[in-house]
Amino acid sequence: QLNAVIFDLDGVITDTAEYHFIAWKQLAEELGITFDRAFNEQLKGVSRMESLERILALGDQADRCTMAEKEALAHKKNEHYKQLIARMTPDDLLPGMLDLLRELKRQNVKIGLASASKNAFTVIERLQIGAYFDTIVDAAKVKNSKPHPEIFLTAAKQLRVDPSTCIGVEDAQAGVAAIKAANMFAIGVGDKEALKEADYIVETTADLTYDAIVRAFYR
Ligand code: B16
Ligand code: MG
Repeated sequence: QLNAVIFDLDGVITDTAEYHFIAWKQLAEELGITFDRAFNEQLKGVSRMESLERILALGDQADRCTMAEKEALAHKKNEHYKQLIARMTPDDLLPGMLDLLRELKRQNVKIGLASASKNAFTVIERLQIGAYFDTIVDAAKVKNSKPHPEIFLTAAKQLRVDPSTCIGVEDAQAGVAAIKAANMFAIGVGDKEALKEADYIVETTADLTYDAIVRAFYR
């Protein structure tokens, strides 16, 4: 029985990856590190600090900074990112997502959010979809990052549903791994090869209809 669908935020509900890219790129340039879109792909679903570590490593500057300096750099990136997401509107929802949220509500399926972003609440508010969510678990509430299942398990617990009755939706490989480790049905959005661990894969969110995911779950 399907009791809940738990969504990742960036790459599933909206494309905040572009704003993360702009904010990281500016910071990287200030540090003299060349940073492109291809590298940004590797940061999807990765926490803020871990992303910074990877960018510093890219520029061979991993050992140059003290912990306090790293905190300051991460803070600076986040201030820029916050300015960018302040301009988001409901138009930034990915194709099909509003219809899916509506239909899940109509069918009494619970809805959760499991995002590695500490800005998840703000983004949900800007998209004006807060009312659809029965629970929101963000990075501030969990100790372990994806692929650890903690964030998805916490969402299921707060929804009072058994993980085996949940669908998790993710665009990142580490996210799909987290869903599987939580013993949930995993839906991947994006590349078939990268997300091959998922139980069901769609190319884009436009294919994420209520009928399609229910059919896949009960198959
Ligand atoms: P913040 P998700 C992730 O969101 C992003 O994909 C990743 O690029 C970002 O670094 C991470 O959140 C942390 O975000 O700096 O706002 O705390 O895909 O888990 O929804
Ligand atoms: Mg994501």
